[in-house]
Amino acid sequence: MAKLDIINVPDPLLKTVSDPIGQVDAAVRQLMDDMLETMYAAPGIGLAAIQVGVQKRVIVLDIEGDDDERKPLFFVNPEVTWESPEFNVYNEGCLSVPEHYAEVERPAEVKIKYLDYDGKAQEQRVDGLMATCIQHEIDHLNGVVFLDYLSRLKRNMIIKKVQKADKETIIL
Ligand code: GNR
Ligand code: NI
Repeated sequence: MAKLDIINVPDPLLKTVSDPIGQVDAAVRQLMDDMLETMYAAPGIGLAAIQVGVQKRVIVLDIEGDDDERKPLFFVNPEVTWESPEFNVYNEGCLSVPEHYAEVERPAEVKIKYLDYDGKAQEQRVDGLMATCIQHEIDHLNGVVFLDYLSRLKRNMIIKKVQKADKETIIL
């Protein structure tokens, strides 16, 4: 396993649409293992491949956030097939937007279709934090970050702050 580097806004890669996986082979599983290690180290509860610079439709998730009881979840080519008419507001963060949070409204429940770690097709209905997180991650695969739901003023302010903080840490 290897820990990978996470890219931050305004890296143009974060605005690109990721490519579907043809088949879940050893290389894809290696990527998922490395992404999981990177996510746990950050620490975060989800990670999309594009956040480590890989333009592929792969997501890892562990919303339990418990160090001794890990429940990793893997999603390849995930698609939302149904959204509930009810919405939820969650104070979201993103590993590519370190130390900034904002309330985002999303469907409270979704049905998702995806391939699992073994390449097996799965369909699942999720709610709560899991629904918020999986939608946040699928957004990444489509070049969208949670800042895109905010006003242009707020978004630009946060991007400038992240950029400034990153410039300062390169010197240290
Ligand atoms: O670690 C993360 N926490 C989080 C909190 C609320 C809503 C979404 C998330 S996902 C984020 C990790 C990340 O940036 N995934 O893309
Ligand atoms: Ni994110």
